[in-house]
Amino acid sequence: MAEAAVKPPSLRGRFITFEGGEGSGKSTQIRKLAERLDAVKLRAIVTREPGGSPGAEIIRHLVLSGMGKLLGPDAETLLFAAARDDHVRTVILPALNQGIWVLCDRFFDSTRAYQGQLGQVLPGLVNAMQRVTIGDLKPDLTFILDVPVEVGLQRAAARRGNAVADRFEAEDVKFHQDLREAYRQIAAEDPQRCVLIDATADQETVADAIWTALREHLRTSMTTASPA
Ligand code: T5A
Repeated sequence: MAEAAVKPPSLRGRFITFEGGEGSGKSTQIRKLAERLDAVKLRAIVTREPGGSPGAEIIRHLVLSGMGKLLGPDAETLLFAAARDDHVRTVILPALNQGIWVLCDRFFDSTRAYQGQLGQVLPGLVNAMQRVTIGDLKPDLTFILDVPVEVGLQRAAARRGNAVADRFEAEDVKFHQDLREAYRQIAAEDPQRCVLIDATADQETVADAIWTALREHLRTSMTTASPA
């Protein structure tokens, strides 16, 4: 459980997550956003899930190797949750509470999409794991990178080269189509937090769209924030 209290958003760094299907460009865009924040002198760390802390990286190795799949969907969900718990407690919360921005490559929407919608893990378990691992901590803003399935899989395959596809990249095309729909649904259900980004364009165009959306989010959140 995330023991450290979460400071109110006005007193902590911003928490921004990147979500989307395989090869949608999350890692590329998170690096670009970190560079832009650095250029305007905002301190930010880049991290990822599963992983991001020494304990969680061990679990990452386990789940991406396919070992978690052998245990069944519920147990695999518990592995992602255990990794998230460690990551939130040891990396994300301490940074946010020091006023540092956290840019995270995947977070709980990945569990909702991959394990909840596609793995058919019951909402009760997904919700309970969310409560236990992140408590009141929600991303301030989530970019959901949207690309046609074939584009994402081609990009992932080109980057992978001769290496073997990991646990989820190896799923069939129908899985990835359903995944794209699951993410679009998440974006539609939480429009205050989620921004769906068309990530088919070139990298700089996508980075500009993300930067514009971030500035708009900051402008809106400042005008709607209640006085302390
Ligand atoms: N998972 C994770 C769960 O099931 N439940 C959970 O709770 C969590 C947290 C993690 C896996 O774990 C699952 C989901 C995932 O399957 P991972 O290795 O971290 O796996 O991989 P992914 O998060 O899927 O990320 P990828 O590395 O596959 O893709 P990215 O980060 O979206 O894409 P990126 O930036 O590496 O780009 C891929 C290639 O495309 C190029 C890049 O240069 C790169 O070569 N590219 C572009 N090319 C053309 N135009 C653009 N706009 C481009 N943007 C990037």
